[in-house]
Amino acid sequence: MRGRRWLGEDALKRGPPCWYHHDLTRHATEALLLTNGKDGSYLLRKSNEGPHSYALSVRAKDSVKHFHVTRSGSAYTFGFNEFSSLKDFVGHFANQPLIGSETGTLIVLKNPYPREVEEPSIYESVRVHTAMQTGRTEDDLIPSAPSLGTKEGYLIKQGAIVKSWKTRWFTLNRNELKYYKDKMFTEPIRTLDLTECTAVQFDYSQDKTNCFCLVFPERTFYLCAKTSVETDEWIKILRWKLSQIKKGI
Ligand code: 4IP
Repeated sequence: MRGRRWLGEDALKRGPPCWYHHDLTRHATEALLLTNGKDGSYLLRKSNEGPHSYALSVRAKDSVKHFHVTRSGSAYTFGFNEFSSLKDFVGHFANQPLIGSETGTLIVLKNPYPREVEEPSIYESVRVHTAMQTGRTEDDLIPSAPSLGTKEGYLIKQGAIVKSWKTRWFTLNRNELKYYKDKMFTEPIRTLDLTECTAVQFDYSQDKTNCFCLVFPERTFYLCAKTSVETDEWIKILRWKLSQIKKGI
Protein backbone atom coordinates (compact mmCIF):
# COMPACT_ATOMS: atom_id res chain seq x y z
CA MET A 1 0.00 0.00 0.00
CA ARG A 2 1.29 3.48 -0.81
CA GLY A 3 1.82 5.77 2.12
CA ARG A 4 0.14 9.16 2.23
CA ARG A 5 2.10 11.67 0.17
CA TRP A 6 1.88 15.29 1.15
CA LEU A 7 1.89 16.92 -2.20
CA GLY A 8 0.24 20.10 -3.35
CA GLU A 9 -3.19 21.32 -2.48
CA ASP A 10 -4.85 17.93 -2.47
CA ALA A 11 -2.43 16.87 0.21
CA LEU A 12 -3.35 19.94 2.20
CA LYS A 13 -7.05 19.22 1.90
CA ARG A 14 -6.70 15.53 2.65
CA GLY A 15 -4.14 15.30 5.34
CA PRO A 16 -2.35 17.15 8.08
CA PRO A 17 -1.75 19.68 9.39
CA CYS A 18 -4.92 19.90 11.43
CA TRP A 19 -4.38 23.67 11.48
CA TYR A 20 -4.95 24.07 7.73
CA HIS A 21 -8.26 25.89 7.14
CA HIS A 22 -8.90 25.74 3.44
CA ASP A 23 -11.83 28.15 3.13
CA LEU A 24 -11.17 30.63 5.87
CA THR A 25 -11.00 34.24 4.68
CA ARG A 26 -8.61 36.80 6.13
CA HIS A 27 -11.57 38.49 7.76
CA ALA A 28 -12.91 35.32 9.36
CA THR A 29 -9.38 34.35 10.43
CA GLU A 30 -8.92 37.60 12.29
CA ALA A 31 -12.32 37.27 13.95
CA LEU A 32 -11.57 33.70 14.93
CA LEU A 33 -8.09 34.26 16.30
CA LEU A 34 -8.96 37.50 18.07
CA THR A 35 -12.01 35.99 19.70
CA ASN A 36 -10.94 32.44 20.41
CA GLY A 37 -7.19 32.41 20.02
CA LYS A 38 -4.45 33.58 22.30
CA ASP A 39 -1.05 35.11 21.82
CA GLY A 40 0.75 32.63 19.55
CA SER A 41 -2.28 30.86 18.04
CA TYR A 42 -1.70 30.21 14.36
CA LEU A 43 -3.23 28.57 11.32
CA LEU A 44 -2.58 28.10 7.64
CA ARG A 45 -5.20 28.99 5.06
CA LYS A 46 -5.67 29.41 1.35
CA SER A 47 -4.96 32.96 0.28
CA ASN A 48 -6.87 34.71 -2.47
CA GLU A 49 -3.67 36.08 -4.02
CA GLY A 50 -3.44 33.18 -6.46
CA PRO A 51 -3.84 29.45 -6.91
CA HIS A 52 -0.52 28.62 -5.26
CA SER A 53 -0.72 31.10 -2.42
CA TYR A 54 -1.33 30.42 1.22
CA ALA A 55 -1.25 32.56 4.31
CA LEU A 56 0.12 31.71 7.69
CA SER A 57 -1.94 33.76 10.14
CA VAL A 58 -0.68 34.28 13.67
CA ARG A 59 -2.33 35.98 16.59
CA ALA A 60 0.06 38.49 18.17
CA LYS A 61 -0.87 40.45 21.28
CA ASP A 62 -3.69 42.57 19.99
CA SER A 63 -3.66 41.82 16.31
CA VAL A 64 -3.32 39.12 13.69
CA LYS A 65 -0.35 38.98 11.31
CA HIS A 66 -0.54 37.28 7.94
CA PHE A 67 2.50 35.89 6.15
CA HIS A 68 2.76 34.73 2.55
CA VAL A 69 3.47 31.11 1.80
CA THR A 70 3.79 30.02 -1.82
CA ARG A 71 3.74 26.57 -3.28
CA SER A 72 5.50 25.42 -6.38
CA GLY A 73 4.83 21.74 -7.06
CA SER A 74 5.37 20.06 -3.74
CA ALA A 75 7.77 22.74 -2.46
CA TYR A 76 6.76 25.57 -0.14
CA THR A 77 8.44 28.94 0.13
CA PHE A 78 8.17 30.92 3.32
CA GLY A 79 10.34 34.00 3.73
CA PHE A 80 13.84 33.05 2.66
CA ASN A 81 13.27 29.35 3.24
CA GLU A 82 12.18 26.76 0.79
CA PHE A 83 10.85 23.42 2.00
CA SER A 84 10.75 20.45 -0.28
CA SER A 85 7.52 19.13 1.20
CA LEU A 86 4.65 20.24 3.33
CA LYS A 87 5.91 17.89 6.00
CA ASP A 88 9.23 19.76 6.15
CA PHE A 89 7.43 23.07 6.21
CA VAL A 90 5.24 21.99 9.13
CA GLY A 91 8.18 20.36 10.91
CA HIS A 92 10.12 23.60 10.66
CA PHE A 93 7.69 25.37 12.98
CA ALA A 94 7.99 22.67 15.61
CA ASN A 95 11.71 23.41 15.84
CA GLN A 96 11.87 27.09 15.03
CA PRO A 97 8.62 28.68 16.11
CA LEU A 98 9.87 32.27 15.80
CA ILE A 99 9.07 34.68 12.99
CA GLY A 100 10.62 38.13 12.82
CA SER A 101 8.14 40.40 11.10
CA GLU A 102 9.05 43.51 9.15
CA THR A 103 7.96 45.71 12.02
CA GLY A 104 10.65 44.14 14.19
CA THR A 105 8.14 42.18 16.22
CA LEU A 106 9.06 38.62 17.10
CA ILE A 107 6.08 36.36 16.72
CA VAL A 108 6.02 32.99 18.39
CA LEU A 109 4.01 30.13 16.96
CA LYS A 110 2.74 28.49 20.10
CA ASN A 111 -0.66 26.97 19.55
CA PRO A 112 -1.86 25.54 16.25
CA TYR A 113 -5.49 26.51 15.85
CA PRO A 114 -7.28 23.35 14.72
CA ARG A 115 -9.86 23.15 11.97
CA GLU A 116 -11.99 20.75 13.96
CA VAL A 117 -12.87 21.74 17.49
CA GLU A 118 -15.17 19.97 19.85
CA GLU A 119 -18.18 22.16 20.46
CA PRO A 120 -20.40 21.87 23.49
CA SER A 121 -24.03 21.47 22.65
CA ILE A 122 -25.35 24.23 24.86
CA TYR A 123 -28.21 26.47 23.83
CA GLU A 124 -30.20 29.16 25.52
CA SER A 125 -33.85 28.29 25.93
CA VAL A 126 -36.34 30.74 24.50
CA ARG A 127 -38.58 32.42 27.03
CA VAL A 128 -40.12 35.09 24.88
CA HIS A 129 -40.02 35.35 21.14
CA THR A 130 -40.85 38.59 19.29
CA ALA A 131 -42.21 40.50 22.21
CA MET A 132 -41.37 43.76 20.47
CA GLN A 133 -42.59 44.83 17.04
CA THR A 134 -39.66 46.53 15.32
CA GLY A 135 -41.06 47.02 11.85
CA ARG A 136 -37.94 45.45 10.37
CA THR A 137 -38.22 43.08 7.46
CA GLU A 138 -36.06 40.17 6.45
CA ASP A 139 -34.11 42.51 4.15
CA ASP A 140 -33.00 44.51 7.17
CA LEU A 141 -31.44 41.46 8.68
CA ILE A 142 -28.51 41.19 6.28
CA PRO A 143 -25.59 40.53 8.57
CA SER A 144 -23.13 43.37 8.69
CA ALA A 145 -19.74 41.97 9.54
CA PRO A 146 -17.63 44.05 11.88
CA SER A 147 -14.78 45.88 10.28
CA LEU A 148 -11.55 44.06 11.05
CA GLY A 149 -8.03 44.39 9.71
CA THR A 150 -5.46 44.73 12.42
CA LYS A 151 -1.95 46.05 12.65
CA GLU A 152 0.56 46.99 15.30
CA GLY A 153 4.05 48.37 15.49
CA TYR A 154 6.29 51.15 16.70
CA LEU A 155 5.84 54.65 15.32
CA ILE A 156 7.19 57.93 16.48
CA LYS A 157 4.66 60.63 17.16
CA GLN A 158 4.83 64.31 17.77
CA GLY A 159 3.26 66.06 20.77
CA ALA A 160 0.51 68.55 20.03
CA ILE A 161 1.86 71.60 21.87
CA VAL A 162 5.37 70.57 22.88
CA LYS A 163 6.61 69.30 19.52
CA SER A 164 8.84 66.56 20.85
CA TRP A 165 8.91 63.17 19.12
CA LYS A 166 8.29 60.03 21.15
CA THR A 167 8.47 56.38 20.12
CA ARG A 168 5.17 54.70 20.93
CA TRP A 169 3.66 51.27 20.38
CA PHE A 170 0.55 51.49 18.18
CA THR A 171 -2.20 48.92 17.80
CA LEU A 172 -5.03 49.05 15.31
CA ASN A 173 -8.04 46.93 16.04
CA ARG A 174 -11.52 47.50 14.72
CA ASN A 175 -12.00 51.27 14.58
CA GLU A 176 -9.55 52.10 17.32
CA LEU A 177 -5.95 53.17 16.99
CA LYS A 178 -4.29 53.04 20.41
CA TYR A 179 -0.85 54.11 21.44
CA TYR A 180 1.08 52.88 24.43
CA LYS A 181 4.21 54.11 26.17
CA ASP A 182 5.76 50.81 25.07
CA LYS A 183 4.74 47.38 23.90
CA MET A 184 4.54 45.80 27.35
CA PHE A 185 2.13 48.41 28.72
CA THR A 186 -1.47 47.30 29.03
CA GLU A 187 -3.09 50.74 29.34
CA PRO A 188 -2.88 52.96 26.28
CA ILE A 189 -1.87 56.61 26.58
CA ARG A 190 -4.69 57.41 24.20
CA THR A 191 -7.28 55.73 22.03
CA LEU A 192 -8.10 57.39 18.74
CA ASP A 193 -11.58 56.74 17.42
CA LEU A 194 -11.17 56.37 13.66
CA THR A 195 -14.83 57.06 13.03
CA GLU A 196 -13.87 60.68 13.79
CA CYS A 197 -10.80 60.72 11.57
CA THR A 198 -11.31 62.69 8.37
CA ALA A 199 -8.12 61.85 6.44
CA VAL A 200 -4.89 59.89 6.40
CA GLN A 201 -2.14 61.47 4.34
CA PHE A 202 1.55 61.23 3.56
CA ASP A 203 3.27 64.10 5.29
CA TYR A 204 6.35 65.91 4.04
CA SER A 205 6.13 68.95 6.31
CA GLN A 206 8.27 67.46 9.05
CA ASP A 207 12.00 67.29 9.31
CA LYS A 208 11.73 63.48 9.21
CA THR A 209 11.20 60.75 6.65
CA ASN A 210 8.42 58.16 6.35
CA CYS A 211 5.83 60.39 7.98
CA PHE A 212 2.09 60.48 7.66
CA CYS A 213 -0.68 62.27 9.45
CA LEU A 214 -4.11 61.47 10.77
CA VAL A 215 -6.52 64.37 10.62
CA PHE A 216 -9.15 64.74 13.35
CA PRO A 217 -11.38 67.76 13.87
CA GLU A 218 -9.50 68.77 17.02
CA ARG A 219 -5.97 67.71 16.14
CA THR A 220 -3.74 66.34 13.42
CA PHE A 221 -1.47 63.53 14.62
CA TYR A 222 1.96 63.37 12.97
CA LEU A 223 3.44 59.89 12.92
CA CYS A 224 6.56 58.42 11.33
CA ALA A 225 7.50 54.82 10.69
CA LYS A 226 11.01 53.39 10.39
CA THR A 227 10.69 52.45 6.73
CA SER A 228 8.71 53.59 3.73
CA VAL A 229 7.22 50.08 3.47
CA GLU A 230 5.77 50.38 6.97
CA THR A 231 4.47 53.88 6.22
CA ASP A 232 2.72 52.55 3.13
CA GLU A 233 1.22 49.69 5.12
CA TRP A 234 -0.12 51.98 7.84
CA ILE A 235 -1.57 54.43 5.33
CA LYS A 236 -3.12 51.62 3.31
CA ILE A 237 -4.81 49.92 6.24
CA LEU A 238 -5.93 53.19 7.86
CA ARG A 239 -7.42 54.44 4.59
CA TRP A 240 -9.13 51.10 4.17
CA LYS A 241 -10.62 51.53 7.65
CA LEU A 242 -11.87 55.01 6.80
CA SER A 243 -13.46 53.73 3.60
CA GLN A 244 -15.17 50.93 5.53
CA ILE A 245 -16.42 53.44 8.11
CA LYS A 246 -17.78 55.65 5.29
CA LYS A 247 -19.64 52.70 3.85
CA GLY A 248 -21.14 52.15 7.29
CA ILE A 249 -19.56 48.71 7.69
C1 4IP B 1 5.01 65.33 25.37
O1 4IP B 1 6.33 65.78 25.25
C2 4IP B 1 4.87 64.01 24.67
O2 4IP B 1 5.25 64.14 23.31
C3 4IP B 1 3.43 63.55 24.74
O3 4IP B 1 3.29 62.38 24.02
C4 4IP B 1 2.49 64.56 24.14
O4 4IP B 1 1.16 64.14 24.39
C5 4IP B 1 2.68 65.91 24.75
O5 4IP B 1 1.91 66.75 23.97
C6 4IP B 1 4.13 66.37 24.73
O6 4IP B 1 4.24 67.56 25.45
P1 4IP B 1 7.34 65.69 26.49
O7 4IP B 1 7.26 64.27 27.02
O8 4IP B 1 8.65 66.04 25.90
O9 4IP B 1 6.81 66.67 27.49
P2 4IP B 1 2.93 60.99 24.73
O10 4IP B 1 1.54 61.18 25.30
O11 4IP B 1 2.96 59.98 23.64
O12 4IP B 1 3.96 60.81 25.80
P3 4IP B 1 0.17 63.56 23.27
O13 4IP B 1 -1.09 64.36 23.42
O14 4IP B 1 0.80 63.73 21.93
O15 4IP B 1 -0.05 62.10 23.60
P4 4IP B 1 1.26 68.08 24.50
O16 4IP B 1 0.30 68.47 23.45
O17 4IP B 1 0.61 67.73 25.82
O18 4IP B 1 2.39 69.03 24.65
